[in-house]
Amino acid sequence: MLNKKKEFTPDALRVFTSWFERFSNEEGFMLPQHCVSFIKFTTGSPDTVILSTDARVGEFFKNWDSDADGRISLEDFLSFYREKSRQKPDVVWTNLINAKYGNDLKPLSDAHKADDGRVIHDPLTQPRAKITIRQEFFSELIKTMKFLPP
Ligand SMILES: [Ca+2]
Repeated sequence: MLNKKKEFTPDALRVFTSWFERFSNEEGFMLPQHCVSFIKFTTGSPDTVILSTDARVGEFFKNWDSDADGRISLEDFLSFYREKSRQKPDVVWTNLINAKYGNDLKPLSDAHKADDGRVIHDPLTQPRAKITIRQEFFSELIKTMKFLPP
């Protein structure tokens, strides 16, 4: 998952970014209710009842919400997986297995993936992701809009 410089490989970055896209709101933040869905997904137990007051949710926000505003950003989320990949790779692999990913970091069932319209195949190519990640893209977009005919 990490290269020699302890940075994500492109496949790992793609997977974890797609998870964040899936478990975040339209403004690009993970809130406690998204964190609940994320825990169900990475523990492979979609039907378990988990409340947003669950200790795991609290711990996650306590440790990874870098500016403590109650919202996890993509950067926070990637920091979490970067540190876990360094310190507890077995836990990250268990997450991946529970979420039905193979050793190649690809979803095990492409048929299932095709059925699920919510899955974004490469979120980094989505305009929404680019705008969310990079402030300068957003500024460019606003500038461009000013020059469009009404
Ligand atoms: Ca935050």
